[in-house]
Amino acid sequence: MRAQALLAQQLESHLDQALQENEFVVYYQPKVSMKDGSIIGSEALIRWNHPDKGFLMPGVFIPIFEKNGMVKKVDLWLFEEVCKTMRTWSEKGYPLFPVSCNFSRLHFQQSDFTARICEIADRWNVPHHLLELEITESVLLEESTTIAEVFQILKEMQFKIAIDDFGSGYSSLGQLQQLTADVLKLDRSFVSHGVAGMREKIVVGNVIHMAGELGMQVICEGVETQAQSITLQEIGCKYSQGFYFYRPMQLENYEKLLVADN
Ligand code: G
Ligand code: MN
Repeated sequence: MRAQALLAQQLESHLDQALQENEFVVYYQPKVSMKDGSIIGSEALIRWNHPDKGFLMPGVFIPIFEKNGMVKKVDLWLFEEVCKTMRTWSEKGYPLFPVSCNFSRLHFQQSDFTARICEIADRWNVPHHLLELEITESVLLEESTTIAEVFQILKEMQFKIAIDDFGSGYSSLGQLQQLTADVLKLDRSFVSHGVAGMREKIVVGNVIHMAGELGMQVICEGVETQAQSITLQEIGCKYSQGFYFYRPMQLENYEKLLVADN
């Protein structure tokens, strides 16, 4: 516990400098249409090239920054990096596919959140419909009118909203009635267990179907094998994000794919 507290303190005190000196790196993991493997977009994922601690995965530092609210700075940094990058894609004439970014639920307590997102996107001249905000399913549990209002404002601004890690344990489809999202990302664990037996297939298949009826695009996360990909397609899922197709990759590699694929 002491080691964890020490790490937290070291990372926190170094964060501002790290942001200024661009120690963070954005990786892109393609999302694909399972039928032919073609790219439909990507998720931007953060990594930290820490001068003393090496290459850190978000699982190491995001939970620490969630505790003290600093995660909001990190999320906004990543969002702006993505906007800058999309600007260069449009200048270079690359095909423009949507990119999603993760946002902590803590942003929903900030009254200027939607205005800031809008300001950043507009500063880099990125069409809002190409930007997708991923928010974990646990927001569905909060009895908050604020979240519904923020979703509504984002929707009016034409941003896309994805419910991330759906099925990881907290919410049920019933809760989706209240919040309208554009995309439902089925959690990795749900995907791996869900294709095991007949009963699991019925449950996952119905979730996919219902989400579709509610007007959401369903993306299965964590597809790692061809067998999973085939089964998921059989039960009605069209899109996925997972190691079987692509791992998260550096920008230059994602750009090569964008150009090659089209
Ligand atoms: O919570 P969220 O869905 O945003 O997390 C995305 C994380 O999932 C990334 O860190 C990414 O590396 C990881 N990931 C993506 N695809 C797979 C996969 O097929 N298997 C596993 N185990 N992890 C994956
Ligand atoms: Mn995500």
